[in-house]
Amino acid sequence: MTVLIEIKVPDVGNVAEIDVVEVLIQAGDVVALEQTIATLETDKASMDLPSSAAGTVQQVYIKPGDKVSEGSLIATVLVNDEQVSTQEPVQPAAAVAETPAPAPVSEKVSETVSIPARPAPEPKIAEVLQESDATAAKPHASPSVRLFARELGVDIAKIKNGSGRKGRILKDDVKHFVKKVLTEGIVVAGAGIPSIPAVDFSPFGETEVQKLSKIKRLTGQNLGRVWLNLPMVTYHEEVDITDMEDFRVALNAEKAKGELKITGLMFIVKALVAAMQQFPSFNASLSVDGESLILKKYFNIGIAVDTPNGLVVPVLRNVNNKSINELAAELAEKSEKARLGKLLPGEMQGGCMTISSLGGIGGTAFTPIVNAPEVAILGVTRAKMQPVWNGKEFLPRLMLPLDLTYDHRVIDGAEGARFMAAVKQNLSDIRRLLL
Ligand code: CAO
Repeated sequence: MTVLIEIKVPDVGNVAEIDVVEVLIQAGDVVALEQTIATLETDKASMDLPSSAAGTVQQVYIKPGDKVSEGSLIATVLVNDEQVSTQEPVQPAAAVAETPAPAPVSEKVSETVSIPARPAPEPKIAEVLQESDATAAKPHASPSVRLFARELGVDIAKIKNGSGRKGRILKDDVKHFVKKVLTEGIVVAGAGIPSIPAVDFSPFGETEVQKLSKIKRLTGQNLGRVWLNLPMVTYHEEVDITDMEDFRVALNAEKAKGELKITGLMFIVKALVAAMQQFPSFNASLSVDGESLILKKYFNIGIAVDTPNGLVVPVLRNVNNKSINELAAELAEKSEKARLGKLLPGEMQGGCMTISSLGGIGGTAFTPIVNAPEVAILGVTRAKMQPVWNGKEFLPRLMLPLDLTYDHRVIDGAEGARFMAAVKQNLSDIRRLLL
């Protein structure tokens, strides 16, 4: 014989309205005594409701978002007759007719008894009260979800934007976070690095949530990793490219209509590689243990390309063996492929140094982030005509701003300045590129 036991909301201390946050059982589930069956929340605390009966759930009467109060029916559980005596506190039977029609059951129900769900153990409630009162910025999650996170070694504070009501973190959010860490290797801020607290923007106006593209998310993770790992310095320089520009304009004028034009970037690529040949530590990577330098004997340059989906960096290979026309054609082809999202992974690998050129857009200076494991990156902004003093008079000269960011573990300040002096020399007198 079986007994139908009604599990009701226990006394939680004179609270008129209690929110149902999560329901963890459904009809047909077998529940154990003390197993959490739902999470409830008042304006002060969140609590897990342990089952006061062991048996098979016959029907569940609440769903997330409902409001309940002391005595509200949570679920009915079919319990073996002999077990009932061990499942206190048992209260007088409620009228079966008052309960909604139960789901069909195969076993014969001899009677229905009503039991308030056990209140969550005091320490758990106290713990949550403490958290909600003391630090409003702490993540919102029930004790069972916190326990689940702790068991998996997840710091719940790292989970942003829970999918529950009012951003509450649910068990699924913890699972999703673990999956993300395992599959994407996301950067979890290390010891001592506080995360940026979540802000509710709704009091300030309307907002819209837009998912980041995969490229943006991966770039962001990589940049975050570099920012945390590399001590970076950015050095700024200005180069007189008046003669180079005259030559470039003359070259382009010779080209037939529709023929690919040469931009200044190709000369910068060549000038950079010539300086890397002179300064091998710029064509290197630091070993993982940080104890040696891996010097490269090839000269591949990555070019940051702006695409509708985010930043990608195709690599121009063996730049030292290619002409400016060949490099221009290669970059045109690769940047077009990048914008169409058709670059193959291999076309973005093997770079020795990267150039990030914003010159077509504008700017006077910026601080690009090294594309590790490379040790330096060259930033380019817009060239402009400036009066330059030659000792006797001011002359109008086309000046190009360059920014070199380097990993200070590998490159000293003086070395960085000498390297830029070499790039400057190569660009202001491009005949040097023949040497
Ligand atoms: N000063 C003045 N004019 C410049 C210039 C500079 N430093 N650099 C380019 N220009 C001019 C070009 O000569 C060209 O002029 P015309 O239209 O008269 O021919 C125009 O600006 C557009 O050049 P471009 O950008 O198409 O070509 P590019 O070879 O200079 O650059 C590429 C190619 C792929 C680097 C560029 O298109 C691009 O995507 N840049 C953005 C890179 C980026 O987002 N970096 C940021 C990384 S950090 O977030």
